[in-house]
Amino acid sequence: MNRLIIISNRVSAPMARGDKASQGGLAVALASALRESSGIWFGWSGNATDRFTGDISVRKTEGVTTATVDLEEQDVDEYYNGYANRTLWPLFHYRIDLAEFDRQFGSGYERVNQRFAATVAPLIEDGDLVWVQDYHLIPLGQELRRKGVKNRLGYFLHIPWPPHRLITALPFHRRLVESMLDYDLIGFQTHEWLESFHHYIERELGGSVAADGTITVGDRSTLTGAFPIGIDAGEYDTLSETPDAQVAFQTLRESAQGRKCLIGVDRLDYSKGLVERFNGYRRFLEENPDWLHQVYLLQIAPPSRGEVHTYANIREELDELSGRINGEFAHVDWVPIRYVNQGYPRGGLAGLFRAADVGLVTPLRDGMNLIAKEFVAAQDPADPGVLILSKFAGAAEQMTEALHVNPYSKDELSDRILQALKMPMAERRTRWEKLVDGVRRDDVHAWRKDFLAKLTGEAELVPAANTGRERAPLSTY
Ligand code: GDG
Repeated sequence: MNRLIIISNRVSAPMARGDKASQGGLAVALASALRESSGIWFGWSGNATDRFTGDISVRKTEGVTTATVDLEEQDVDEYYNGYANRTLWPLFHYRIDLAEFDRQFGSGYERVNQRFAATVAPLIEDGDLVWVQDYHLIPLGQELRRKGVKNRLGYFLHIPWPPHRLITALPFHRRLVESMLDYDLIGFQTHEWLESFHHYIERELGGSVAADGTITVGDRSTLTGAFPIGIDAGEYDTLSETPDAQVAFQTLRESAQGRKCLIGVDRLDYSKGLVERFNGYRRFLEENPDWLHQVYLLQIAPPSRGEVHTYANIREELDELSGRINGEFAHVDWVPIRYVNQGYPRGGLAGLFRAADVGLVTPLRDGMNLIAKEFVAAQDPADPGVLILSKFAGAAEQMTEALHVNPYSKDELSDRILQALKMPMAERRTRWEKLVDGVRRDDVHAWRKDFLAKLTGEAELVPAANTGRERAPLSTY
């Protein structure tokens, strides 16, 4: 087995056995691949220093070696808070209105990618497989080639790839995309993002796309494909048995006093559609007065990226909106929205998902969305809840039995909430059984194996139309 080198912005060191429940599925899956191959996970330590030294801190925890490097404060401002989170993140989530185009951000991004390459290159040995993760490190492959790295290089984008016209708004977009041609394999979450990438290659770079996903631009060829990420479904089953899960389940059921619970769990991020969700729920309350007192929305939204002003703005907007809706509808014995700005342990979340009747996963745009899959995995087979899923989440391409919704439409959100609350048990079970089969089959381990098999050339890439994966009809997008 080839040794695996994973490179991502942040590294998630494996936790001691007792703490496993607080670790995400992606970290667990990557850690197990690293353990099996005696690989290394390289990335930023999360610490900022005055001057970049390139000193690597190597640790071995639970059989996994992590190698981290500190970044300069200016790097963190320009590369991480700047280009990654104020330029690429909004633009790739179709929010050109929030994207900031600042020369300093662009040069900071290129500088950090060069620094990452220079620091990690000496750790890469002949035969190693290198797998680069996400939008922070798009040009890293090219920088590694410049350092003489000849290994197989794979890249996976966790967020959407925007339509051709949108990405051309990015200054130097050609430079960014051309840098990707140095990877041997480029993976996207869905066929939709893959198609957008192919359009760019054809229309902007005059390249061609073969049936197996190989793109050719001039004399350079790279394989591309859709690799929908999943959750660690097996681990999720055990999570539901933990004391954290059981306590959370009991607490929610007891405090509900027989009322139906709609649940949303999202990082506090404008792409997750929280303002639109609250407004859709308000429309539901206005249109269905007989449901007042019978239902409530539990929204868990741990703050993220607090250094970026658009995140502070969305937080303020939601504080105000939830207060207004509660002020308008609440009574002494009932509040329509329980809005919680803190994170919960993973087991606790699993218990809350199981106790809820409806999962509201309504991002305006999302690469995949793992909450949708976690909600399904956590349900009681005898009495499963209903998933309402944005048609703009990558997960909608696989999860065709969820109730799909346009998250921008208050009316549709209101209608879907009513439909979910009134759904007969037989329909709930039929939909859930199909959903959970997919979640279990296409889990995070299958995703990792599928990608690495293509990267090593052990598997043929099947033409997108013949993957056998169920796809929603194009008209729903
Ligand atoms: C990016 C893409 C893509 C959330 N709150 C708590 C908590 N979480 C965990 C969830 C889930 C994860 O965080 C969130 O994953 P998402 O997929 O919803 O979203 P992003 O963070 O935006 O991730 C996304 C993903 O990458 C993977 O490729 O699906 O589209 O944007 O696992 O459970 N975990 C804990 N407490 C919380 O309060 N412990």
